[in-house]
Amino acid sequence: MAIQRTFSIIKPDATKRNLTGAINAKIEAAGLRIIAQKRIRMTREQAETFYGVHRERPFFGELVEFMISEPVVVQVLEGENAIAKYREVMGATDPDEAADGTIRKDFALSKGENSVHGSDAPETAAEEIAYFFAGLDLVG
Ligand code: RTP
Ligand code: MG
Repeated sequence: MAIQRTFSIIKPDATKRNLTGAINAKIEAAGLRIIAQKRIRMTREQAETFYGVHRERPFFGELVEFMISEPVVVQVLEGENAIAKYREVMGATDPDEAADGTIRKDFALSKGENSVHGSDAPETAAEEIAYFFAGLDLVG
């Protein structure tokens, strides 16, 4: 498996509780390198566009309000098999179903306020990275 890049968000429930460092420690312990990172306040438009695939879902409005409620930390992670590896480190969407030691098991509050986002495929990873970072921001 080649070196890949994936896009990560440390979500408002986690930034609010000052968990950025604790989450980054789990990311780095898994062998993923944080090659770009910034703390931003997402605009409503960015949140709606970012989660556009979920526009028709019943939780969409709540999800957008949540994502703009506090600052988030957006990141690009690089490493061997980074997309699947980060999904593993994150754990299942619902923390009650997440494996021991995962970010969501240890930190998530609920299925909605679940501390982190990670891309689900190479195409979405490339799109999501390009949406939040310029090429020159990525220092591999
Ligand atoms: P993400 O996209 O944030 O990495 O999470 P995921 O792939 O594990 O889950 P996905 O199905 O893509 O859902 C995106 C985000 O929407 C919120 N959600 N809330 N209340 C609910 O039933 C519900 N379901 C999903 C979560 O914040 C989830 O991460
Ligand atoms: Mg998803």
